[in-house]
Amino acid sequence: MGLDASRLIKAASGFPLPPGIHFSYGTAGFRADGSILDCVVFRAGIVAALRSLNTGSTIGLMITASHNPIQDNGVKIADPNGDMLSQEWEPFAESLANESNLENVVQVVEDFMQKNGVFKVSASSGKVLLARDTRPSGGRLLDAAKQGVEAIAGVSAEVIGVLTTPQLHWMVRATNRGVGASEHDYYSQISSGFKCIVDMIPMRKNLASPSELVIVDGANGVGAMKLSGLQAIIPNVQLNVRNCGSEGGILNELVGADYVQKERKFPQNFGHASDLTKIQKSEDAEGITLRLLDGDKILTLLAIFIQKHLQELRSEVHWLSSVNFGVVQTAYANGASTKFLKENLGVEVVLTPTGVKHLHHKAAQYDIGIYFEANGHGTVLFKEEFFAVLTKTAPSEFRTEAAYKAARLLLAISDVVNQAIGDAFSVLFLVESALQYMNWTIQDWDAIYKDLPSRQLKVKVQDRAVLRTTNSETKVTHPQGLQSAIDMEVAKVTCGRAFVRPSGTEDVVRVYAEAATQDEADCLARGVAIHVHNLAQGVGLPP
Ligand code: 16G
Repeated sequence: MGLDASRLIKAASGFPLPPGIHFSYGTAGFRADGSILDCVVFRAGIVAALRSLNTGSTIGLMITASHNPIQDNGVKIADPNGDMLSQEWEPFAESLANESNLENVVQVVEDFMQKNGVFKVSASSGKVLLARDTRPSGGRLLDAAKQGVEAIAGVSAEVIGVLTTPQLHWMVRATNRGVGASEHDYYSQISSGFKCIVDMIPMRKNLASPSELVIVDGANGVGAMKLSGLQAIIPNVQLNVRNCGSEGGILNELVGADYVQKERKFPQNFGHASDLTKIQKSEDAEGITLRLLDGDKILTLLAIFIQKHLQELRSEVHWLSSVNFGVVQTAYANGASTKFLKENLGVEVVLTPTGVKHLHHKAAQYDIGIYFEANGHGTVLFKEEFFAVLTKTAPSEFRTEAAYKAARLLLAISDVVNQAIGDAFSVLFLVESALQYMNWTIQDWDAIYKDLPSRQLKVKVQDRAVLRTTNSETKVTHPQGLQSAIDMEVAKVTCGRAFVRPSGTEDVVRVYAEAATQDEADCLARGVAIHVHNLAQGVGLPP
């Protein structure tokens, strides 16, 4: 079957490319002001449809700009396993998105199809699941994406509506695995895995004791709305969701994980002394300070939790002795976390460039791989073969009760976790179950290691593409002279480390610095930012 060129041109003519803008497929898909994205989203629909034909599987397309401001929007594509679109397809997505001539749009598509053998797949096998977050431009853009999908003959578009991004990724994975893939199935899986872990807690405290209270920042977005689906069916946890968007709060404005992590401030409606009394820690009721337990701390907690059970299995079940376990971080990981993981836990730690797609790919190479970015994106992956062995092994084949229990626990963890992609809901309940299981307080968790002071800055430059990096973004190769300038700044402080990289979601260069004291980290970040400004054509005044 060939491409129906006239159908494609007719549909594409309804979505002209805005002049003078280059859209790049950044860290996580296309992102820009929602008002200029119709054409890009329509064309991303075409890409998703072709990907579906090419893989013979269901594909996902999500309209979201995650932590960006409310006026922004974006589009990303989920592959058959629920992970991000294969990086090999990104250049095609980008050239299609920027093609200004309609005839050439057909040409770009035809050339790509020919090269990738999309034609070989049966014409009616394509399906794309589409969803969006709560942004005002979402409905219009979802419709543009649907039309893009339907511009390719043989592919159907199923609009699911409003979902969190991880929910859509989960559904794509579940659909392709042939298991229950509804929103209800998603909630049930997390809840039953959580319940299973909680039921195995050694020497459980009084069963009738009140649940743990967890206060959640909904960031005035889709998460707040969807969390209610879990609230009703999760045992042992009482959720108090704030910033639900219902009281005039604006998405990601002074709220949300990115705001808290980058600004080191409480989100709106948090940080009141009354919260401390609610969680029975009334000691320092007035001077409430922010303690951030970020992605690195989550990673470390989960690594401790999982390693404990894995060791039990490895030592008792000989055919599991070679199971490998590794963790993946980025250069943003606080040096203290990496040191703890390597030296105290003895775990293999690998660094990748920023962006879930890089970390996920690496973590998938282990039997159990955990990846987290400091900003909180992350999850745990269980290799299919390892998972199958755990599922199929009869209880009698485990030499000890402890080993059998460890296997059941790992299986329960694999239920709570979203193996398609990092998911705040599943991570929340995974962390909660680990803390309850190990009988740890948040303070115990925080005390695993002490973060090295760090500072992040942004530098506006004329073209962030002039910055090129290597070694998982730890070194910069262009512009020339920048790396030696950074090295010089690092040498001025104690335990210094610094790197720069072009953002994939914003038009800026990001600077990260850490050192033995906060003053030194601040100083180092500033010093490096000035070099970036000078050597990479900074815009406006130096930082
Ligand atoms: C996106 C990425 C995240 C990355 C961040 C970096 C996904 C799902 N999300 O949010 O992994 O850390 O971008 O942003 O891939 P930056 O390139 O602007 O620093």
